[in-house]
Amino acid sequence: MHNSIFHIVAFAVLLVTLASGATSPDKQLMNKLVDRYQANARSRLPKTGPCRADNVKVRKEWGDLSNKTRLDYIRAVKCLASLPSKIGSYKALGARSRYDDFEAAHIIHTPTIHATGLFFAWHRHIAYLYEKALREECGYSGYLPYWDWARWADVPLNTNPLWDGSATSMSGNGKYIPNRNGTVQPGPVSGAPSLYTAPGTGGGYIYEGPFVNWTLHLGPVVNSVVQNGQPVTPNPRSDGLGYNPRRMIRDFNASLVKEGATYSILTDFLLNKTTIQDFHMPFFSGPHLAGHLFISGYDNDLYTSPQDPLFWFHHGQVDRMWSIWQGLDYATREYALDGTLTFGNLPPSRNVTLDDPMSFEFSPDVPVRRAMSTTKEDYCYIYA
Ligand SMILES: *[C@@H]1O[C@H](CO)[C@@H](O)[C@H](O)[C@H]1NC(C)=O
Ligand SMILES: *[C@@H]1O[C@H](CO)[C@@H](O)[C@H](O)[C@H]1NC(C)=O
Ligand SMILES: *[C@@H]1O[C@H](CO)[C@@H](O)[C@H](O)[C@H]1NC(C)=O
Ligand SMILES: *[C@@H]1O[C@H](CO)[C@@H](O)[C@H](O)[C@H]1NC(C)=O
Ligand SMILES: *[C@@H]1O[C@H](CO)[C@@H](O)[C@H](O)[C@H]1NC(C)=O
Ligand SMILES: *[C@@H]1O[C@H](CO)[C@@H](O)[C@H](O)[C@H]1NC(C)=O
Ligand SMILES: [Cu+2]
Repeated sequence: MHNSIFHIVAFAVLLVTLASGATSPDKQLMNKLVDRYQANARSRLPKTGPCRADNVKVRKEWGDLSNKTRLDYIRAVKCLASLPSKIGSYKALGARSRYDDFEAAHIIHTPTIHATGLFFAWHRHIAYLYEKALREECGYSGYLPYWDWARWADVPLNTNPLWDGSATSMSGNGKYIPNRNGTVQPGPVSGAPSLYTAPGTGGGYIYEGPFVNWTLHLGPVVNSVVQNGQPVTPNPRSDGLGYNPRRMIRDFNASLVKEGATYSILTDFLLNKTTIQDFHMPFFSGPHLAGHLFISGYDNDLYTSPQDPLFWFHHGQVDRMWSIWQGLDYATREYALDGTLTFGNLPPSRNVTLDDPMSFEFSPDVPVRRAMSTTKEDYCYIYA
């Protein structure tokens, strides 16, 4: 009797603890690392100059933004999609909007900015340009929000306010289409492995929330045919830069993040991968790839992934993980580079250097060095 009451009480305590989101040891460790990174980042900011401790911008998780900021962000993304393209039709014939410019630059440079020494730096700079465009061209008053993969890995999909389908979300999953097969993306260069993605829990067009009428213009580049799936019209050009208006498909698959981007995996990257050679490629093909394929393996390829506004949340988190990793030991990690000029070093090429230029097509080239620190030169931000 005594014993069983004790068990019932213990069980109830356990349930309450779980329900209140008690912090797991892995999450506690992550919180500690984030605190250490922030302290390191702030303590070295100068007292004078353009970027100081009293004006450094803080990029936050979507779940920690107010509804007011979320609505302002959603409005600004739609605004970017309503402004005319600047990239020039000789570079991207199918680009119609300022939003398309970012995707076009990504499509054009895909083989040289993935699995190369430019990966982290190029994506940091284009995310900065995107944040700047939202603020300066569309009046957004906040900063780039990110998606903390692990924070939402173990809760039901529809509890993440980023894609719960409500008016304050980035719209939800695609409509579920059963009995499809998966997709196979050939590698972007000869000799690179192809990538299989199993069908997820959507597969059709998104159908709720503010982006239901979001129109894609470019791509696909990789044209997967999916048995019984939503047909996707091929792009009129083989480079995917022709005009191909269509609606947006999502195919969420929570297992990918649950298996590939948990706090346990991420803290291991931050603490145990102490050189950029240990960190870069496993991170690229691990947590980074998992987040992309979570969104969709279908009509969302290596080239065209920025067409879905969720891309910027995912790459915000990629940049955040790199920033935290750098911030845990600036002396050895801040300017560390790994990788050559060619995808997976195919064909073999030389190592990328800090002086190599990166191209953005609609915005001036910048050297890699320029994108290594988030608080120097034009940048002035840290991550919450
Ligand atoms: C934010 O908006 C969502 C619907 O989009 C609503 O469910 C939620 O209650 C709102 N939160 C606050 C704090 O008002
Ligand atoms: C999700 O991804 C996993 C791992 O690739 C795969 O086994 C599974 O079939 C996919 N789909 C669903 C609905 O879980
Ligand atoms: C999407 O477009 C349809 C048809 O024009 C319209 O009725 C609907 O209100 C639009 N939805 C949103 C969220 O803009
Ligand atoms: C999926 O379906 C397409 C079209 O029928 C086919 O070409 C492809 O081989 C199938 N893939 C798998 C893995 O079954
Ligand atoms: C680091 O690696 C060691 C040895 O493999 C492992 O025991 C430890 O859990 C790892 N640390 C983290 C934070 O994952
Ligand atoms: C290129 O970088 C790799 C590690 O990232 C290093 O092992 C190699 O020595 C470098 N090659 C040259 C020529 O510097
Ligand atoms: Cu990319």
